[in-house]
Amino acid sequence: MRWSEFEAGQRAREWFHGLTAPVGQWMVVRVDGRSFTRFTEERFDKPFDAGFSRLMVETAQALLTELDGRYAYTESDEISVVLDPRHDLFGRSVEKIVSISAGIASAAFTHTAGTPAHFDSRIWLGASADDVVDYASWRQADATRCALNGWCYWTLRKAGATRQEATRRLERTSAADKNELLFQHGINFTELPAWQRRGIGLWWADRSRVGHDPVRGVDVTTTRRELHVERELPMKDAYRDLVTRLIGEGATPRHPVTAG
Ligand SMILES: Nc1nc2c(ncn2[C@@H]2O[C@H](COP(=O)(O)OP(=O)(O)O)[C@@H](O)[C@H]2O)c(=O)[nH]1
Ligand SMILES: [Mg+2]
Repeated sequence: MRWSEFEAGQRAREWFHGLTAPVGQWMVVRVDGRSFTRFTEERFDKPFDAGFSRLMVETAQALLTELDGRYAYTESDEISVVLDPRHDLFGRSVEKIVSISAGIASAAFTHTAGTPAHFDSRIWLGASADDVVDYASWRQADATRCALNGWCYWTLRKAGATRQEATRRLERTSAADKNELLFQHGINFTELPAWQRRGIGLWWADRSRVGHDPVRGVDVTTTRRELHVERELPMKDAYRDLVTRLIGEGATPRHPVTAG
């Protein structure tokens, strides 16, 4: 067998390498912490820890930057990054996008936390901006559901319930009854920090600043692209409107713009 044939045979066994996301579709890359129930157990406050949230925001920023995303959203141990349909990142190769995004998240989180942690990754596809808005609503509803459940679970545990007792108490309990359970323990769910109930959004925003140019002796306005981290996201229709605006046409110039 000639070397070139052998080589081609080996390449052909890289079976999934040719798999690409369809051109023109919106992609959302979602990474999720691997075994974070155990990872967070000994290290962070329950159900929510501001330090853990900061690590997730740092990780989301790394993903938004490296993947050149339009919008990133984080809740619990997951991060979603919306990619433009014209995005040609890694030739839209599924293997590349999934493995590199998991690598970026794992490296950024580990670097900031100083403890090794791993993320998995997957790609969601949408045909339209409306689909992306539905996706965003879905993840935010998940954030609210998990926050309510997490607060109930840890309130019961802190009141002395075992793992099984707390889990059983919350099975088949409606959202209204969970709110009531918290209320009886002196917690008003609607008054808990918004970032816990609604998640955190990140996007690039143009910021104008007036400075003085000492050489020319004139005031100059500079505009530069800065990361915006929103810990007070709106919800439901107002959140849908925000995401619609953020992923709208022309929302993301690739590089910072400077005007004189
Ligand atoms: N202690 C703590 N745990 C958190 C926090 N945010 C998320 N988690 C936990 O991270 C886990 C995420 O869920 P999931 O991905 O389904 O679990 P995994 O498969 O173990 O990673 C849940 O057990 C959450 O309670 C936090 O701020 N503090
Ligand atoms: Mg996880």
